[in-house]
Amino acid sequence: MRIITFGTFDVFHVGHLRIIERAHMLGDYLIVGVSTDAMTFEKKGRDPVYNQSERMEIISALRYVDEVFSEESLDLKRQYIQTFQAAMLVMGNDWAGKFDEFKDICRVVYLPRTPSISTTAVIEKIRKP
Ligand code: C2G
Repeated sequence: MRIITFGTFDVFHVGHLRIIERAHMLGDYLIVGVSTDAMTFEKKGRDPVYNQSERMEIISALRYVDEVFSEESLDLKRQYIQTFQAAMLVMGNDWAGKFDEFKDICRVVYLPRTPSISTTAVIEKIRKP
């Protein structure tokens, strides 16, 4: 089964790794949409630490990932699911309910987030002496 997931994956950490690993285990071909820098700025109100080509390079190197593309806009999700012929959309449960509208074209699964880690927490930890 073809699985699709999306994310910014900035300052790559174990929470990112675990959702990608769990998404991979649910099927046999994993496609990952990585947010563009412009989309990230729109979504988070700040530029990512790692630019989009660096973030895509990191995701592409993971053994769980079969294909990577750049996600240009939140509004194109239906189109991406169809273009990549994904049978399941996997997202962390911080997005719970947000993508239920796509249940007409694929299965939509929200997995629990890894507790106590986020890009923001990593940045804060490095900042603090
Ligand atoms: N994640 C997780 N555990 C964490 C942190 C993140 O499981 N501790 C998951 C998120 O739930 C998401 C994925 O990792 O499914 C990527 O997270 P982000 O890089 O924060 O991406 P986000 O801004 O949620 O982008 O189209 C949807 C967006 O592009 C998703």
